[in-house]
Amino acid sequence: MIRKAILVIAIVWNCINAANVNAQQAAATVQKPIALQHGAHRIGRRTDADMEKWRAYGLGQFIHWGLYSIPAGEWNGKQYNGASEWIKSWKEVSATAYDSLMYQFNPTKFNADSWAGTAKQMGVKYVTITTKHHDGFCLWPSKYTNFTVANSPYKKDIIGPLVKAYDKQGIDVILYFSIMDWHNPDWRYDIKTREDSIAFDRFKQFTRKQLLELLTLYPTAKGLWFDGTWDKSWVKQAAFADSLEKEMKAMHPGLIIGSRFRADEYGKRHFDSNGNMMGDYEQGWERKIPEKIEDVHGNDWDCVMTVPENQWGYGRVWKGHIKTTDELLEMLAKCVSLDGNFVLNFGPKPDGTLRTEELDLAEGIGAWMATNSEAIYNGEYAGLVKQDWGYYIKKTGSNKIYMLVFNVPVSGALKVVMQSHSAIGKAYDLGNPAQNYVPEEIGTSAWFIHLRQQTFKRPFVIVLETADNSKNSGAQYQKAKT
Ligand code: K80
Repeated sequence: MIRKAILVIAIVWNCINAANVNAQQAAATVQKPIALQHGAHRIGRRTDADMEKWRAYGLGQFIHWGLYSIPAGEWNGKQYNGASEWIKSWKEVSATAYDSLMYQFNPTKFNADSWAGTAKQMGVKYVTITTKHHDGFCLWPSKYTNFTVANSPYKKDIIGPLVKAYDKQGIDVILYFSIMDWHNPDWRYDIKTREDSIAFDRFKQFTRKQLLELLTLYPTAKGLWFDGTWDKSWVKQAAFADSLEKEMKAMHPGLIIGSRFRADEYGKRHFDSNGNMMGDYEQGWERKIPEKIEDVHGNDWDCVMTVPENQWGYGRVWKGHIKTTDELLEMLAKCVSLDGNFVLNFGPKPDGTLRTEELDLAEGIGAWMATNSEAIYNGEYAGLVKQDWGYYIKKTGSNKIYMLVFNVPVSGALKVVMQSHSAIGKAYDLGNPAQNYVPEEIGTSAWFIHLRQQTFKRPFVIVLETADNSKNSGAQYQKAKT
């Protein structure tokens, strides 16, 4: 009888809480949305197969390669303080001297299959490759400029072989493209005069032709990753960018484009004037990771991360803190636990090989993934309160919740608080399913998993198979009166 009464109270209490949340949401959106011509195309997540696949990737690779890998952060013996791919913007570097690097671009050791093999071994499911960075140099033989690989001593296309090699490994390819182009004389930062406007109109047509060219040459690419879209000149092109996005998507059904491509007609970027995301996933998580699920507003997102503090292209000297394999794995776990993907950057050397530090990280991550990738692919937010030992990741559409453990408490007891309707059915090591745990119930929906040892060398994963607990009201645990 008492049990039943408590159950009823619990249900009523839950309903009141749910109603509160709904009321808050209603209050937040009570303002009438304004009519927008070039705002979000959709409210809420995409649900098609291409986007479902993107959502399940978990781990990705970024590649920044271009002429900047040749100076590698140094010019006339001086070290550039910024990211190496920005060296052209340094006062020490003349535009013509930089652009002449094209005549030195000759990556004789470049082997697309070798890069894709490294990525495969690392466990990545998608790769984003720079086709053209801010310097304007094209890694494909674009018909619309002479500033391409075709006119370098190397002569050959870089993008085609990469797309083919990654496709062969079952790794999806996304093409990075910088709208800002320091080489094209028609590029403007803002449009103030009639001349600017005429030049920028030419630039827009050039941009459109290059993008359609990329989609035509590399039709298996799954998406486009835009950068260099923040200047006023481009932000003022809401109508053009919107129609171009529609054109690219019509030409390439399923194409995935992030929130960094276009602004609405009021100049709002990423989120339109009504607060709705423009694009298929949030592209604002660059070198930063959300802290909690509320920070991602129910959107798809990925985090792109450098190994040193801020260095995308190859830099001969890596300054500051260099992230370790385990730090990167923790970032990966955190991203997936908050419904995102984690994308690690690589900056290949001018000869076409990957630097040893990056190869070592790829190998370390891959070795961990070989045992634990089941916890990463197809993973999502588990809806549980985060505990200090690490991160929960739920396998979409299953009753499995993974505990990715990074910090072992001195007690050796990992606390797990489940949702009220579920209990721990089974608990075992992902790397060794025979090693199972008998969780100790310590309170309403709460358990301790007692580890057998406390000296772990690497992060590890415990699998929880959840079981129905709806019959257990938790009434045996009395709440304190205060
Ligand atoms: C551009 C501008 C700033 C301020 C910071 C980074 C960037 C570019 N976006 C990254 C993904 C790299 O391509 C970097 O050069």
